[in-house]
Amino acid sequence: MINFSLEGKIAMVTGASYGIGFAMASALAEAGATIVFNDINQDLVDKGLAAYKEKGITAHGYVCDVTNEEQVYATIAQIEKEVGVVDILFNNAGIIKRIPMIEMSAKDFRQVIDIDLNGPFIMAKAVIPGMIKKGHGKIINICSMMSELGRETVSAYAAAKGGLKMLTRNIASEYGEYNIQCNGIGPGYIATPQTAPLREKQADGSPHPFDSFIIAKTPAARWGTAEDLAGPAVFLASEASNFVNGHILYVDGGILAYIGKQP
Ligand code: NAP
Ligand code: GCO
Repeated sequence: MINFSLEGKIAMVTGASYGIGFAMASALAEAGATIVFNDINQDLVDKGLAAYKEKGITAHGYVCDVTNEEQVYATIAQIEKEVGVVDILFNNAGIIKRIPMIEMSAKDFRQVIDIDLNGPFIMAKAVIPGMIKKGHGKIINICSMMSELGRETVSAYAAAKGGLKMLTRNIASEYGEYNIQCNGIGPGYIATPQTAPLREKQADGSPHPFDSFIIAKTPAARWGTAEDLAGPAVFLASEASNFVNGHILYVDGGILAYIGKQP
């Protein structure tokens, strides 16, 4: 019998008070996992705990900035004491800054790289020793269309997400022998707070040009929803994917396969 169950597993999802992280964590809980999540302040953690409770999920929330190595190690130690050793890690926390590259400060560039690439490195480094001791582990990094494609104003984000694709492949290479699988999920354009500015209606009530652009570039002719990522998340977190390693699973409605609808 194919095992999609996550019963008895502890899944940590970073930045999961809302958005894609929250939807994936909810799906993992539905499959039986115990949910642990972090966010960068107590207000967000409390917001997340209330949202999980509303769905009947008893989650464990921690304030932790994924870029702060000391905070991450202390939080993982606290989780191991209070909940247990992490079996599944979703590196979901991330930001984007949309600024033309030559106008972007090095500080802004570094902040995106720090959260979107250094953060997943630090989180993975902190949980892998426990996974090795347990004899199994799953690490899923949330990549992007920008792991494969560029576009104007997202140079830092694309550099980070391209690097995250290769970090995924390297963790898969280095720790596969310990029965740890590291894969990525590459969402297409998903309707969350992060992409809200790209979907805002124009003053005259017409669609945002970028909204129309994405519809034309997506065979599914729609934006994705965070819930579209639920099934792929459970698959990559479960034993059903134990021989999938170093793979980026694009959940994009077909964007990467499509030249785009003729205007
Ligand atoms: P979102 O709505 O902006 O949520 C991101 C979450 O990460 C927020 O809770 C955020 O907290 C948290 N976070 C930010 N910096 C953090 C840090 N240093 N430490 C811990 N948590 C931190 O984004 P989303 O749309 O759900 O995206 C989630 C992931 O999917 C991101 O990695 C994003 O790059 C990726 N992605 C999104 C799309 C899309 O179309 N939406 C597509 C492909 C990939 P704050 O609210 O305080 O910032
Ligand atoms: C953008 C969007 C994208 C999405 C996502 C696509 O400004 O182009 O924010 O980057 O967030 O990463 O996969």
